[in-house]
Amino acid sequence: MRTQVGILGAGPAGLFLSLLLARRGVESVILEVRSRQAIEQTIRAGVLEQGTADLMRELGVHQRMEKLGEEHEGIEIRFRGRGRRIPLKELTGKSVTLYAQHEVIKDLVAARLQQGGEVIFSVQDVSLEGVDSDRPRILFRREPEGPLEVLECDVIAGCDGFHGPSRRAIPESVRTEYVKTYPMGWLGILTQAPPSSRELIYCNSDRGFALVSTRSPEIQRMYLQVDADDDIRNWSDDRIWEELRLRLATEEGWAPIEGPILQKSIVQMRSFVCSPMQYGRLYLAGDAAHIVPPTGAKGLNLAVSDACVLAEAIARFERHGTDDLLQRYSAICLRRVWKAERFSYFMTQMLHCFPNHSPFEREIQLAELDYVTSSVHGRGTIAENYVGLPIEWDI
Ligand code: RFL
Ligand code: PHB
Repeated sequence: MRTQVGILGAGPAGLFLSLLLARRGVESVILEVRSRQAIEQTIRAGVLEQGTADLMRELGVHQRMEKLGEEHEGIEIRFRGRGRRIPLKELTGKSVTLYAQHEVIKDLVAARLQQGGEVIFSVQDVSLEGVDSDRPRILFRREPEGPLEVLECDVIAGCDGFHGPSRRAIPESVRTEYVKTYPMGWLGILTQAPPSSRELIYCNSDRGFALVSTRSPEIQRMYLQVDADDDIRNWSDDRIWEELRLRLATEEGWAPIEGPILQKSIVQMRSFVCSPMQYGRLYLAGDAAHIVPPTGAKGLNLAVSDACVLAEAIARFERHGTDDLLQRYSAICLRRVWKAERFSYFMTQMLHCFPNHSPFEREIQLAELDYVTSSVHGRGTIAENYVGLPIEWDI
């Protein structure tokens, strides 16, 4: 088998990349280890930056997003029992769209298959070969006992998430990995209830962080800071609601609207960057190259901006034989990645309770919250990062 671009992973990075390449007349094949049903059902992110929502429209995959998604023009930051609004639209002219990642995945898979694009699900024994040559190859099986097949390509896009094999195909001597782990996790729930709030609430309290988000008029998403090694079995539904009520309480007696909990799980908090994001003819995109804690809502959006840069660079290479943009791929992406890492780190530090914080550090945190939510410049810096920074192509 031969194609121009072999893409590992049908997450947001891989799927957006294949659609962007197709629009530029470049062919690709996606290999995915999980089934179509599994990738279309995994609950993950929910906030699309303005640029991500605009890209859905440009690619013509926006119909369900316009119907089921919801535009948000502001967010609330709550601390000391009081809410302060960050008016995103007023400050930046841009907004965000609340639309679940697995719905984005459904839209992208359907569009790619409808174009006649090849997406091979449930592959096994995936490995990369010759990434430092001009004939890179991906080896895989379609079935457990099936024959080992070879996909030859000009370029391999490693869009296989944090645990995929692509990153490890870059020799250790070439890559630097930057890691930061946080002493906490997020317990996320889906509940069947009407929205508790018109806008997202990011809440700092003495009992830990809480977040009120939404999925639809009937289904809500909420999160609670928990210990890094906490077990979901320690969290009965009653305990979750009790904790959400206590953390989110305001002077006016605000409380979340409760309903049956449909799903609950704990997510790790980590920052990670692999530099460079490329080696030979292998280019990493999305979580394969970088992870952010979810506090800034940047993970999915970073995967999308990597895909935009990579699609343009590969198209130039395939059409004109010039690899100048491909050579600068990692540098262009990392410029934006590090800014998103900074913002996610800043939001995480500002909003969570840290076990090692002294009373002094707790007061500094509250002063920072007071400052950034009351100064027009503070609100502006949160708003412009939250709605998404532009890609800067000049390096
Ligand atoms: P993905 O979405 O992980 O997709 C990678 C795909 O690659 C497949 N794969 C392979 N395919 C072929 N061969 C192999 N050997 C392979 N190994 C793996 C995987 O099955 C998968 O389908 O990466 P991508 O495209 O880079 O997209 C990144 C985003 O998905 C990610 O940044 C966000 O979802 C992060 N994230 C969240 N971000 C937020 O902004 N808000 C959230 O609330 C939020 N919640 C989450 C999250 C990530 C999570 N996990 C498990 C990583 C919750 C979870 C649980
Ligand atoms: C979500 O709705 O899942 C969500 C929203 C905002 C975040 C993270 C996750 O910062």
